[in-house]
Amino acid sequence: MPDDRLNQITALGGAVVVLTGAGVSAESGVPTFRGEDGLWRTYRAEDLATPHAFAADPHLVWEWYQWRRELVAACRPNPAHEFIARLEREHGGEFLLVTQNVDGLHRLAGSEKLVEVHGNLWKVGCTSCGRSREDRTVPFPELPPRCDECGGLLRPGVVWFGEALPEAPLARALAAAERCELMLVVGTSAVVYPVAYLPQLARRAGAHVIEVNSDETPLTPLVDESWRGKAGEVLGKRL
Ligand code: BV8
Ligand code: ZN
Repeated sequence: MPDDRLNQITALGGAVVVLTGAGVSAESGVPTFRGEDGLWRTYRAEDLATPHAFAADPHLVWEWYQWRRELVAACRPNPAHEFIARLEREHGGEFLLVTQNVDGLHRLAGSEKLVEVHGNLWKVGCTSCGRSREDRTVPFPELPPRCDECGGLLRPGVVWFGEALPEAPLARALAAAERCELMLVVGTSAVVYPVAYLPQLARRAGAHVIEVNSDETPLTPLVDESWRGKAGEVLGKRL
């Protein structure tokens, strides 16, 4: 096990925050948002992950989510997810995983102390009566799916562009970022706000920030350490 800053801080029980984005699930086969695999038919995620797109064509938006749910249902966690789950288990100090991902793979890998700040693919909410629940039906027999309580139109339980993030998870993430001694940022292009503020907050509060990414990002010049490579390989070596 390499003796480096990450191990020094965790050995001393310093507070740790892990922030992940789509890149941590790339080796599990889940397409990232902005990579070349980010297209679905001729659409970009930003075109479809909006309240406007859903209001204009709920069927089309649900076709995209149906496609993602079917794809993610066949995906398994990779060594990066496993490393993060093990870090949580073995770390004696405060720990929080903040994920922008909606694929549920961190929980599948055993992570428990986590906040899903952009929601979850497996949750649905009713646009009429407001009930929200987990629904793992793959595929839905008809699109768009309807609420079995009131017959209203269901929407995916995710945060769309232009929508506010759920307050409690965001507050937890902000507080943890301001208090941590180490932040590990894995597989995010760090361009989506307000989550992209977290590493800057941590840095300003004196945390040691490590970025794990296969490419440069706008965050790279600001971090203390940049571990270049595929998360599954880079973190898998530390398992
Ligand atoms: C908000 C859920 C305010 C949905 C997502 C103009 C109009 C409207 C809003 C805005 C605007 N300008 C700015 C904004 C704010 C906007 C924003 O930041 N836009 C960006 C694009 C500029 N933010 C919002 O709208 C947020 N809400 O601001 O609300 C408000 C306040 C009060 C009241 C009302 C409103 C909401 C943002 C959340 C949007 N929802 N997802 C769904 O999934 O369907 S965001 C989406 O992007 C995903 O969640 C994703 O997680 C997130 C970030 O992307 P990444 O995870 O970083 O993925 P990406 O593909 O970009 O990058 C992958 C990275 O991995 C790359 O760096 C790559 O190099 C690396 N990688 C690839 N493979 C590997 C790897 N690394 C390691 N190993 C590998 N193998
Ligand atoms: Zn309903």
